[in-house]
Amino acid sequence: MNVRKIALTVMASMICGLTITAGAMAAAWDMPTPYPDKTFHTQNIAVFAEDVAKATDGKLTIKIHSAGSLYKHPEIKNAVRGGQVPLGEFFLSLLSNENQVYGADSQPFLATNYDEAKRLWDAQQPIVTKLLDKEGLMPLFSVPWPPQGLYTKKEINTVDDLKGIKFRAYNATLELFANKIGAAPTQIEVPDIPQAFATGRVEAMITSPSTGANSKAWDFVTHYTDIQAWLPKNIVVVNKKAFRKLDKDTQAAVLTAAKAAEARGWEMSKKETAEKTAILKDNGIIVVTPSPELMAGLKKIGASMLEDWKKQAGPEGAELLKVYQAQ
Ligand code: PCA
Repeated sequence: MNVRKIALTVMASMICGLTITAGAMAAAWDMPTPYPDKTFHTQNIAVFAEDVAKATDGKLTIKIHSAGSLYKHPEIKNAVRGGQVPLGEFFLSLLSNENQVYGADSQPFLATNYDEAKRLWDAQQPIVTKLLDKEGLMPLFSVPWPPQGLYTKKEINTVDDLKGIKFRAYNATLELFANKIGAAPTQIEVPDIPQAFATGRVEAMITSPSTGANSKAWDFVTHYTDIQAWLPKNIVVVNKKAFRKLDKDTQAAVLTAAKAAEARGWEMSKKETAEKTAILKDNGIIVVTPSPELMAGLKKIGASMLEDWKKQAGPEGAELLKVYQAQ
């Protein structure tokens, strides 16, 4: 090989190398979520994915796998942690078995409207960020569900009316609440709600007007009692190693889109509350303002649960409540 040929070969392999590097920098991310496509959270993350693709000229694309189709809900956080997927969405308070701070937004009657939910998130966010950081995770955004109400097959006027009812739960706190009410809880994921009612595994639930309407609750219950018990949140987290592999511009695009998704998600959630409650009504569900007796009974249980939560949540929980209550 003459010198010229060698030089050409070297140049060709360099160009080839460059192309491979540029190619490798385009990433396609899989994103699992437990919730179905028509959920407003899922619609919100679909816009987030579009925003990222647009801002990066397709250098980073995010494919959403909804309704627990890629990973089941309880596995999503660990799938992101282990790097099987770079990011994912799940119900924040599912992590309360790791640290009670994660479960603050599911404590009955601690924060019951959007202003309080926002203040609670402001107090929770720095602690949640620190805890997730230790696991190599970074929160991107968090969005609340509308206030949680009570779905039943009969009128409920007091806590006693709930005794013995088979109750659908979605986390440990709701399971505890159901037990304290005297109901019998079973954990059921959102996509399985209609089937669980149809087969008689459950006969009542506490969830948002969104999940009630999307599950066609009128097929299996008659009453919706608007107890506005808490506003639990979803969170979207990214694996920090995967995030660091992105170039700086792409990282910035993800963070900008995440910020927009959080703001948009909170607005979507607020709009959902009235819209989906109207859909429940239009489909024949009796929407009830709770009796003072029922609210007093439920709040009493909530207050005792908060006392227990404080004991388990330690100094981080105390700090959270201090910041929340000082605002
Ligand atoms: N829907 C989800 C979480 C809270 C809500 O409103 C569910 O029912 O599991």
